[in-house]
Amino acid sequence: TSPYTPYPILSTSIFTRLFASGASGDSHIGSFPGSLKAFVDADSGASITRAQLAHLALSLAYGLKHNPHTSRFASRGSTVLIYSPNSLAWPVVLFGSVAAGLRCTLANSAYTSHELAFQYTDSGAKLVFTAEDGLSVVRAMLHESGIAKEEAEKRIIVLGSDLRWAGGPSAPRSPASEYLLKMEDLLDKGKLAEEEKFEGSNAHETVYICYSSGTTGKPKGVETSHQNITTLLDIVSSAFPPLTGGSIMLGILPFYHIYGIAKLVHYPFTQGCPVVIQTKFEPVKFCSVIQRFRVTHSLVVPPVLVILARHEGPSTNTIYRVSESLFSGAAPLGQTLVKQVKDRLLAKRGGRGNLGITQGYGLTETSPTTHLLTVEEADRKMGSIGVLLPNLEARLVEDDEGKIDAAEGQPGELWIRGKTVMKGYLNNPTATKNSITPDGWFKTGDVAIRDNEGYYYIVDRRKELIKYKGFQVPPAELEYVLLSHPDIADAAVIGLQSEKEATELPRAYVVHAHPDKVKTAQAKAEFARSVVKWMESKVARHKFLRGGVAVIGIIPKSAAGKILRRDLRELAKQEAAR
Ligand code: 4UU
Repeated sequence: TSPYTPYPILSTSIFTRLFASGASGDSHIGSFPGSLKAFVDADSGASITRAQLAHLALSLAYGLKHNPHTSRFASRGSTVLIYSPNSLAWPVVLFGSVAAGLRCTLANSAYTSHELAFQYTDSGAKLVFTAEDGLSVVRAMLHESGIAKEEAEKRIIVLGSDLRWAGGPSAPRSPASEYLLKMEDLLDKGKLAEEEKFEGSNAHETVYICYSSGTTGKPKGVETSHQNITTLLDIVSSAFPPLTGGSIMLGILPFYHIYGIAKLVHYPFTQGCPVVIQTKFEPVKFCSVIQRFRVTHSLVVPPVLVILARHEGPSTNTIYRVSESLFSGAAPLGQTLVKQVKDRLLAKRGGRGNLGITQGYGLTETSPTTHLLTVEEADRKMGSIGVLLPNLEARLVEDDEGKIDAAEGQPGELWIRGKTVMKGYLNNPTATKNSITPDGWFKTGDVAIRDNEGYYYIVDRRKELIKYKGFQVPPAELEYVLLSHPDIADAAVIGLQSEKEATELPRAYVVHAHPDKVKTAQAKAEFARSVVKWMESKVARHKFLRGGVAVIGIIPKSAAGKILRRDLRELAKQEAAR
């Protein structure tokens, strides 16, 4: 059990939890003044306050429910898809949909039309919110999903670059279409009637559907409930520094990933902390945004820390003055890297002050954070993910069935139980049954140890999942794509660890359909290169085969036909040693 005092579990909706005016009066949204900034766009400087966000969300909810094109798909429990990089419109769209009682499925903004089509169909989404830049992909996706052109246009709502609705700069209208709606077209049309308001009388309703492959197979929809999130917001505050009194958070991690949704779109809002939105990571810009907006807390992934440790950009020393703490997550964080970043950043500050570099651990399926290392303990427990957050239980299990607990200090698979564990995988009772035991334990697929003070360390990953810079790369998905290549008879994908980039790189082993065509080393290398290139036309950037492709005679498999990934990892080691 967790050493922290548990919180009472709420039965309110996310909308009520975030936007209900607090005891302090009508001018408050939650416990903070409505005039306080909620989100700021780093590029344009445009911003929205807490009160504006509340108003915009309710206004959008009304628009969704009353516009003749959208109202068909805006009854309670319908699903909308959001396909956009971080932007000021993003939280408006999310909370507007939530206020309307809709479920939101959140897609990676780098997805190809094919990847998007899978999520659209699988989640049962009908309406699509897309950034202007994603419009052609969305149109292609709806076409691939078998939706006629005229109907498709009625399902798209564009988040334009015109930010006048947020007091920002105007921009020319996107490519005209007879039917195409913009988000602004749905705003300021009226007020929701009492019976249309979604108060979340059932906190167990699904609200977000992110995709995760879990321990095995292709991506699956993770059903996250209102209560999963409201619980998370409380328990995280036990180990996160208070964000009051002028704290500013940098919103660089993608909002569509559970890490971003929880820790950037929801959590800072509950603390009255503005989030500065930056869409794309560029080292110099990252530092200058931190400087310009006086950012105090930044959430990152390990590869960002690598850049901070090594990048020689002209303004890199600006960060050292203002960011008090850096929080890493979504992938293993090495102690050496933490030391390098600290030494460098503190040296630039002339050794003054302190810089906390710490990390959290979690999964899409646990909404997400289960462990968080406090800034106070960051140095003493470097490398640890911290202690278990309140209201949660954890086990370290030795066998697959969970009959044997690992001995004190010994590694075991981490199992988690508590109110932040997802409802299950959408329309997939088998996968749900395989990942959550009848008594509620969720199997993470990660191997951890726990020291005698209750601090956990992730030491291995037992599941097949690969992570590229914090993004999930499910091997099964890439294998499926590879098998559609006319010259590939069989394929398997594993992750190679790159210390230099602090990430894994997906590497494929393929069997040529006509082995006589790849007899020489040169022919093999040429074919391998062509496969790397071919994949780049098929999948989003984070799934590119950056670890390369090797042509082999046969994919090692168990008697049951399961790919023996351990053998391939061994093979990769031998290749590297050669
Ligand atoms: C070693 O990546 C996430 C969630 C990340 C997150 C959430 C809350 C980080 C900090 C935080 O406070 O979710 P998924 O579903 O994309 O990937 C989950 C997997 C885990 O099973 C584990 O293998 O990502 C890996 N992982 C980590 N591994 C996540 N965090 C860590 C970590 N160390 N700190």
